[in-house]
Amino acid sequence: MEKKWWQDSVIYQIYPRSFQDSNDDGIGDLRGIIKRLDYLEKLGIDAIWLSPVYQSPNDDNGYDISDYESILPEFGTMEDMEELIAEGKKRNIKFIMDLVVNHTSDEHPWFIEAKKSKENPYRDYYIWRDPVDGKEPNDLQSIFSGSAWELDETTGQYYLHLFSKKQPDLNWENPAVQQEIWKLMNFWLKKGIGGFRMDVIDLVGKIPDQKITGNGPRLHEYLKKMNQETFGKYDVMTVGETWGATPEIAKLYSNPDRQELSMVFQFEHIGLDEQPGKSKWDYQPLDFIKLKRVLSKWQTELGNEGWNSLFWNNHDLPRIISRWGNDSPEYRELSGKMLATLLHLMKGTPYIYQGEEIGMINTPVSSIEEIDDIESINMYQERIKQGYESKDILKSINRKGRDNARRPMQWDNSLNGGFTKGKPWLSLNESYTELNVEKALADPNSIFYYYQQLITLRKENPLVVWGDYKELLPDDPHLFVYERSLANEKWLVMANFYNKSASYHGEIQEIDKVVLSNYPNPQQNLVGMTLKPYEVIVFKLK
Ligand code: TEU
Ligand code: CA
Repeated sequence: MEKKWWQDSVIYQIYPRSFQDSNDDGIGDLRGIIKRLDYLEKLGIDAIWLSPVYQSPNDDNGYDISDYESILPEFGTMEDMEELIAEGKKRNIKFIMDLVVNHTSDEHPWFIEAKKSKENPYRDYYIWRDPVDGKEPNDLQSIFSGSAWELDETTGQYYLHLFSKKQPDLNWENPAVQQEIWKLMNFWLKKGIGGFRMDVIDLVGKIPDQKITGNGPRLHEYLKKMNQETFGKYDVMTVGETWGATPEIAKLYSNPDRQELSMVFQFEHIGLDEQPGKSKWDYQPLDFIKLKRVLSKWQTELGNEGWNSLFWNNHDLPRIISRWGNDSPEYRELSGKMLATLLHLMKGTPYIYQGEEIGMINTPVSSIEEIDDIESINMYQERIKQGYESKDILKSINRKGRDNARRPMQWDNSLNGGFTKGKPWLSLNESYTELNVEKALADPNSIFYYYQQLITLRKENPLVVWGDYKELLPDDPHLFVYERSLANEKWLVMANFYNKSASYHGEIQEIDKVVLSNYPNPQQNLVGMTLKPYEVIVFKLK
């Protein structure tokens, strides 16, 4: 396999609305990002995945695009975007643009035309069906609650929206739609971007009449075509968001021989604290043994026929320290470092979501009025109708709601954490006086410098990028233990996932040295080894 730049890279995700406001209107913006590039350079990342910054009515915070070739004025101008790319280049930081082409906004000119009449030339850009028995064509559900079909009064037909009704699905079977998409992708590629993150790309081959949404029959045909018509000619990376991917499916996307994508985000570990067959809102405690099994399976099954992306967080997920670590002041940093180590020493391309590198945590609310996210609000309304108690729904939202990740970045302990001097579009987590970038940068033991070390380890040790992975003690209920090896070198990663000491009962191997640890002076002999709460140690073995 020919080596690519993105294989030893670390990517940082920015949710621009919440990163840094530069003009005090309460909304993060492109000039705010430019100001913070030195900070990201210091962290050591190679590329930024930028959540959508395009023209949008913001029904789903930019994931509903009304013009792919212009910038939302709240975020800045195209000149600002070009300057951002150029400033990134000076620091060897590339930009991965979010490509949201499963759907557009209902305010996109294509949709405005399409709904004018059945004969409109843009009609077939979207998915229209006649009513059946005066009702929806079938019972397909929107991921944001309710029917996936919305009646258009003017023409008497329904259109498909797998997300909100302001996000009509594009009809990929129409070659004209494909041409439009290749065109907008080439527009961005010409600006010198580093690649694309492809929003819900596994849905674009849908056959709604058969209720097939993910992994439709023509999906890979479309992606091959896209590769040929657009990014295939550039040295860029592409990552597909694929909720339903198994390792076999991931190889279809990311096997270099097939010339589709660089890698995909797989979400198999993300559902392990949900009741089976239910939704993300229906909680059950994490099955730790399964978590180890799933992550280890992904480490070993792709082989040379695909590439992994590694992530705990993104803008849709709760903060990992609150979720699977411990967000008490005592254990916040220790558990954050433990989780970071497990992920960053695996094989694949790691992603850091803004604020993860300083250990940001969830923000519980006590009323639905405090919530901005459309997914949470729609679910709340649906469950109220179904008879759920408000306090129980809020419990689910506090655990899994997307606003947890979307609270503004905590830069310092000044008003609004240095994010804005105006009124922030979404209020901050009150921890910002204690938990912030300024404080992290002043403390050599902070989680920030720990992430910096993890990135450096990847840069300096081919074993981290290319080494084989082997899980040890798969049935241990507290410890996550694995080995990485390359040529004659072998590393052992040992982590205690819980808040009680746990002893090691595995094979005794000889230790050469400690590569990294989250407590000072870790034990250096596997005989009688006991790991403290959330302790993680990386050993180089003899
Ligand atoms: O997410 C896809 C998606 O399915 C999520 O909405 C998911 O169901 C849920 O939020 C998991 O917590 C992508 C984007 O990442 C998300 O922000 C968008 O809302 C969505 O697509 C529609 O574009
Ligand atoms: Ca602003």
